[in-house]
Amino acid sequence: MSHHDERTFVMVKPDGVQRGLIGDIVARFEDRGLKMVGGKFMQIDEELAHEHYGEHEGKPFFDGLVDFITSGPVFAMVWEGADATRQVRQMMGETDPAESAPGTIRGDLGLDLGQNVIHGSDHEDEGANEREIELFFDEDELVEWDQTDAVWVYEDEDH
Ligand code: DAT
Ligand code: MG
Repeated sequence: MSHHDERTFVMVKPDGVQRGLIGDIVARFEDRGLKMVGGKFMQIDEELAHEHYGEHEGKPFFDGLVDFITSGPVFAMVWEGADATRQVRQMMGETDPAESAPGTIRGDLGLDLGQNVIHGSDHEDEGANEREIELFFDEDELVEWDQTDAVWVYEDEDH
């Protein structure tokens, strides 16, 4: 099972929550065959926002980004599957929804760079997925479970 167990951090941002898009976004990952192993509806405080977006501190959009991400509840998730981090990023589209292909989450659901509906760990930033999972979830909030239809997702799973 080892190559199917990559975990990645994903979050529906406050705009996505307000617009009622949690279900749509969760359904896309379920349909793809990924497995949810953690989910938390929560409010991000200033401190967590600074930690989460630490790499952007000092950039001109940083204060607006912190204001936005703390402006209402988010739905934080951990999804597991083969190549999960990169696959989720592909499903998200580009950072700017206006540059994102139709069929992607941002390309289908957003128009504005500052309110781009979803966060996913950067697959080009080694270890970002594990760091972000740890930042948002305690170990006992992640659930190990058998996804019975995984045998129909992965060819090398035993039927
Ligand atoms: P991503 O969310 O695709 O990983 P990122 O990590 O570069 O993108 O930036 C984090 C968020 O900051 C992004 O989702 C939206 C916002 N952002 C990035 N670049 C921006 C810019 N030039 N102007 C305004 N907001 C920006
Ligand atoms: Mg990023």
